[in-house]
Amino acid sequence: MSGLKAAGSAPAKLLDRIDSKAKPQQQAVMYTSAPEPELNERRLSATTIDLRSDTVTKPSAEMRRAMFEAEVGDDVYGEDPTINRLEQRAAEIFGREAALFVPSGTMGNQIAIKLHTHHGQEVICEERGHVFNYEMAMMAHFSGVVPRTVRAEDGVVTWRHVEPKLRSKSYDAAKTGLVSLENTHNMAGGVVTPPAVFDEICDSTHAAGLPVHLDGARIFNAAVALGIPVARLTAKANTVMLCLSKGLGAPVGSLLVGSAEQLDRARIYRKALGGGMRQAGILAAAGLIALEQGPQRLKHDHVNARFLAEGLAQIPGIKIDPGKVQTNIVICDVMGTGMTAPELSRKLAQHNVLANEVNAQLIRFVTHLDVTREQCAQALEVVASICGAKAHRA
Ligand code: TLP
Repeated sequence: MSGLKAAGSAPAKLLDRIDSKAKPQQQAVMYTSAPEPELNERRLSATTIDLRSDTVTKPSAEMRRAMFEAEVGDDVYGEDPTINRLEQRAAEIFGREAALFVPSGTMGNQIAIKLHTHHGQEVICEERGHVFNYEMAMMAHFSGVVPRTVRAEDGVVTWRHVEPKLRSKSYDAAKTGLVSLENTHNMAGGVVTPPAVFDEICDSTHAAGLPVHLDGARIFNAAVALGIPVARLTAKANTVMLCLSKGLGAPVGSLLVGSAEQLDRARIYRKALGGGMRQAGILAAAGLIALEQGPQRLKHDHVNARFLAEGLAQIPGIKIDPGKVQTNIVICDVMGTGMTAPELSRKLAQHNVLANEVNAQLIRFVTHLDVTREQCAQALEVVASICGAKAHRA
């Protein structure tokens, strides 16, 4: 067992593309955060190559030292000097008035949705977006809103996708409250939205009297790929959520940035969600290092992801266009191997290579600071040998 569990249905169009042989396996699958014991043991092995996510990165020795020495106070009173410094630096880097440290990207996104919407409204987002698919239906639960999805095949949402979905006041349809975008787009394969496309959506959405929230869990990956500062890339969004705990390497934490008024209200919602973490300066200390130093090394993850994609493209039965891999996420179609993605994922785990399926057809590999080029090469050998053995038997 690989610790994988069924998690509801996959987006309809994704399922449509799965061939009929795979139909009995069609349930969308997503990993649990608590792998089963066998996998836990495997994870302890020094030889495991963990490509499940950049969330698995471990804090560096420098981060651990900073955590040990961090000056702390009660953050619910606003008295944790390390958190205050982290929030101030994030606000500066993003060119905003204020920032708020939150335990997770999920909480940051959900606070933003709550800030911008009223119960009974719709949130426009991409069909595979994190806010819709992987945040436990919290937009409905906490904010009382429903998603109105658009499908951007290549993961780049444009104003052409958004405009027809906007709904203004009417007596039979819910009104749009927010446009929520994701850059990079995780489940589209770490795809970067070009700044001009993003700016146009923001300008046009604002002209329609609506706000834009950006799920920038991997916004530094996008900025590095484009070679422009995050402040420029995100300037037109009303709020931005960014994660410290993914490719930037912090053990825990995300930030929400925006105006002073928004972030003042956000503190209330963070507390309501149980995110008032008191002396969490020990986490912010690692977060500061992630924020200042993390972005510089993301380019290595991008080069490794392209290397992985090029290798995967050579393996019979695997479909991927390496030219489309722009950042640290590689999603490929494995149906041609004669295995479903969960089957391949399980076989890989038996050989100490961890990668999660997105659904029956697609598997995701994510590069990060704890995987080297050599490990990517080894992972490719394992994939090739499993697929080769399967092809040989067929
Ligand atoms: N993404 C995780 C899983 O939840 C899918 C991953 O392994 O990629 N926005 C985006 C775009 C994300 O990819 C994630 C995490 C989040 C938000 C949520 O961040 P956390 O895990 O800190 O709540």
